Amino acid sequence: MNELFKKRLAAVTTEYEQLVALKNEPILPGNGIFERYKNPVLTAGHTPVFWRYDLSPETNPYFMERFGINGTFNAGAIKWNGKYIMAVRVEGNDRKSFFAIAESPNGIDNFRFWNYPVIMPETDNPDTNVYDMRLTAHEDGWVYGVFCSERKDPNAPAGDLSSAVAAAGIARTKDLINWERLPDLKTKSQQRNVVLHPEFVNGKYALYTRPQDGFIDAGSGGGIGWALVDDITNAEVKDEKIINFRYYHTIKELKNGEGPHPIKTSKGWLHLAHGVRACAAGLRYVIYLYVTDLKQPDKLIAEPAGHLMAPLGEERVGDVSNVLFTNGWIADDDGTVYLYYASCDTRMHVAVSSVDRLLDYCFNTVSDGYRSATSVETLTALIKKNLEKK
Ligand code: M1P
Repeated sequence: MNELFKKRLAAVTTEYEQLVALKNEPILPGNGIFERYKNPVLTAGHTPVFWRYDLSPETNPYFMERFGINGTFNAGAIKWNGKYIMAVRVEGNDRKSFFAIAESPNGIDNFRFWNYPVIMPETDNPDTNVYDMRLTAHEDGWVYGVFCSERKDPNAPAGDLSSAVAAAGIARTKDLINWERLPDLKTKSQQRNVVLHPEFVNGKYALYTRPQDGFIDAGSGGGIGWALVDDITNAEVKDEKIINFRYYHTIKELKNGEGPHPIKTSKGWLHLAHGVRACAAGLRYVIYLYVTDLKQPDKLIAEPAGHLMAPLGEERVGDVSNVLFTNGWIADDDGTVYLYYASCDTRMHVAVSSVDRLLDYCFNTVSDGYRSATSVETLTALIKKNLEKK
């Protein structure tokens, strides 16, 4: 083994081990609603050394990267055999995304990738790119992964190498290792951010959808949709209605999309979603919460104004700047909620809260009045209440 190889192997391995072993800590005092954690929980540097390097001095004498990883983001999440699991969107330097499972003993640090990425079977019409998997342990006994399947637009004019079509890919597993690919969701429009509800509703599978006119533009798609599906092995959206609308001059004016599947609570289904608006700097993606009725998960019962989380500090910078996106959270039996979110299509973070705190936030934060004057009314009422108490 040559000296250079030996030295670089040792340095790169030490750097990796130090990174994955780093203890995380909450940033205090926070806002009382949740605590952000200091270190990203997954970065490109968390991918195993044996993914990125050929470990043979004969075929890699300079110990150089042979498979570059560009980012680890937009992860689905699930508690599995007592471990905190993320199904991560890993993006190579070649711009292709794939899924890989990372696990942690405590949900806040020490995430390590399993040895192999997910081998996701293709359909007869192979996906060019797959990403943003939502995991749902359904009451039918399967764990489903619903994700975006992207293909080149077959109707794009010659020379247009950018137009694409987004559809919802569906797969299921019993062990997170072996995946059965089902036919893609059949819908009239393009779809991204499709999520499977964990329970049957009226005996049917229920999906949160996000109808969109084009690959990027939601256009006439009014927001987060809802559809009941008879057969998940041949899923087709026949009727779709909007349950969480986009609205002028809000954080979700341009687009929104369901995050992970909602958490069932005594006061209703607690939903996490992303909202998008346009500004001079481009698109700004933030995260928000809303609640729907326990018996009627398609009926909105609470929605605080504005965002729960927006990009802060280093979270603002990355491949696609000014973006927070979420498709994974875990609610423990004691009510602790681990909210996994990605910044700028680059890395994963965690914020910790509880079901009680998030419900308190949802039911006791005034909803959007849609005008500056209504915001001032809300603020004035709070100031008056506080000052008159003194
Ligand atoms: O680049 C930001 C996000 O853009 C898309 O979000 P939406 O579906 O709302 O358009 C997705 O491609 C997502 O992966 C990405 O993080």
